[in-house]
Amino acid sequence: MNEISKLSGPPQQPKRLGLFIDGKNEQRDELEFLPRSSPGYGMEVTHVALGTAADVDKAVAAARRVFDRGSWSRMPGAERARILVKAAALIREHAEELAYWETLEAGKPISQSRAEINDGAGHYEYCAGLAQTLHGQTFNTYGDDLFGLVIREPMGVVALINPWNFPFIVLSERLPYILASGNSVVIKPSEMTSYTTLAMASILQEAGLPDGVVNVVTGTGPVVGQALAEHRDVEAISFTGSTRTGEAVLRASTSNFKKTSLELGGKNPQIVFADADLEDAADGVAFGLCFNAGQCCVSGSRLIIEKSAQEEFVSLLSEKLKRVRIGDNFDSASQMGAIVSTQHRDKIESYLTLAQEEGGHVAYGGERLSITEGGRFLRPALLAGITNNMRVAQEEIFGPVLSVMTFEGQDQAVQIANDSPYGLAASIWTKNIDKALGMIRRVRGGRTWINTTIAGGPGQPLGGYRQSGVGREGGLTGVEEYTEVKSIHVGVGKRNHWIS
Ligand code: TXE
Repeated sequence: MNEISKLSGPPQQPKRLGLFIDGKNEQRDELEFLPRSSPGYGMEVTHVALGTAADVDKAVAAARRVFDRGSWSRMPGAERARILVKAAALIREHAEELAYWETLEAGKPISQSRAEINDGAGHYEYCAGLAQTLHGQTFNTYGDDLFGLVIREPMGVVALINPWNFPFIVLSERLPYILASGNSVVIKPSEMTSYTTLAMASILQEAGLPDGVVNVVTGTGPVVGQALAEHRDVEAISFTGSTRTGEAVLRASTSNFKKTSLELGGKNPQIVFADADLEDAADGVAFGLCFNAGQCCVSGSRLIIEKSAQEEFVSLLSEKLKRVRIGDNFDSASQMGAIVSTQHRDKIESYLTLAQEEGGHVAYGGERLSITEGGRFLRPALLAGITNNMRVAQEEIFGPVLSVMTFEGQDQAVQIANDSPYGLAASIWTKNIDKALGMIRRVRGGRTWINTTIAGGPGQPLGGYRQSGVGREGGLTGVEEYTEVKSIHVGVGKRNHWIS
């Protein structure tokens, strides 16, 4: 973490990234490397080491050793907190460098990367508090001769498998929570976006985290991810990614009945009533669609608009979309960046064709934009003539594509919103508080908003209903998720003998 060059454009040479195991950066000769080309510029920016199942074994063994030694797992919470606070300060100190590489590998506009790095630091500060306040229960209600305590303990070795869409913030919404109670971790970032995870491991080491507590094994899902999910010496696993891969991880994790936390896909409704502030709602819906170029698990990808306001709202929304600044990722005025890979862009475009085959049409946008040489940019798209039974309304597209549908009455809005295999997020727009609260109670989603979208802080848990996942990350729940609960029963005084 000592190199900050001219952080204004892509690097001259791709950077070679090794594994991080037991506090050491491994660059051994026989490692193979996978090139990563930048979504915003097309050129290779990093070469990522392809870890093996043997590397996973080595990392898990290191994590286990330090856990058993107790240098982190039994460290007083206040000392753990100091290290987490120091890590947050170092994140802020290296923010520009982290944001630079996040933008290069993930294709985000630099302003968004900066905000994510800053928010990431906030999670470490928040978890420093939780490391000191995590507590249990006592039972003083059993009479004079029995007393009860419930304590929380770290679980042991946790595996963390992360996606490419928010490499640093998804890491920050999990890693400090896993660390706060004293666990050790082996992380597998997405093979497309490994830089900031490796940088974070170095930052934590510099902050004073004992070697072996955080290990990073980069590489592919079927090799490294699968080995972690199957590993019999890993107690818990956190996976964020597609529902299909989540299912594979869940199956593999039964090797030793790991505790699993899965954050998976979404097809999230934006329900807009005619009595909303329609200008605010149009801005919010545009933001929810275009943020991270729609490659966001909580992206608002289904607009469910009250019929009487449809015409006015779609016109307001189209006007907003025309003004979204899609641009060079290193232009600090850019609001929307590039699509993560050519393969993913093809997948998004295939849904535009599918919408037409299903009887809908593209009412706005969807075309490729030539912004930088080699960059993969798409204009956000509105799909009209859509009904909720179509595949474009049911499947996660994971791009800036909005399926527009109408409703009449609250019951129909709820029915359409909940008619989905997913249940990750939902937003309601109305100025009527009874309607807002009534609706939010009825929609099935783990992360919901009233008159805003994709906003929040570290205190509130994240996760989904149905096929959107299992368990919750973040907040106090996010720390508790990675603890074992132990009941302790204490006999007080002379025992009343069973055999006299
Ligand atoms: O995800 P994968 P992909 C959705 C989105 C996107 C689709 C595919 O719809 O279009 O998933 O993206 C690792 N065992 N989301 O293919 O495969 C993989 O290396 C263990 C939603 O990139 O789920 C990466 O580190 N791990 C989402 C991670 O899993 C395996 C975020 C996620 O990759 C593995 C990203 C295996 N067998 C995509 N195979 C969200 N919820 O935010 C792969 N991996």
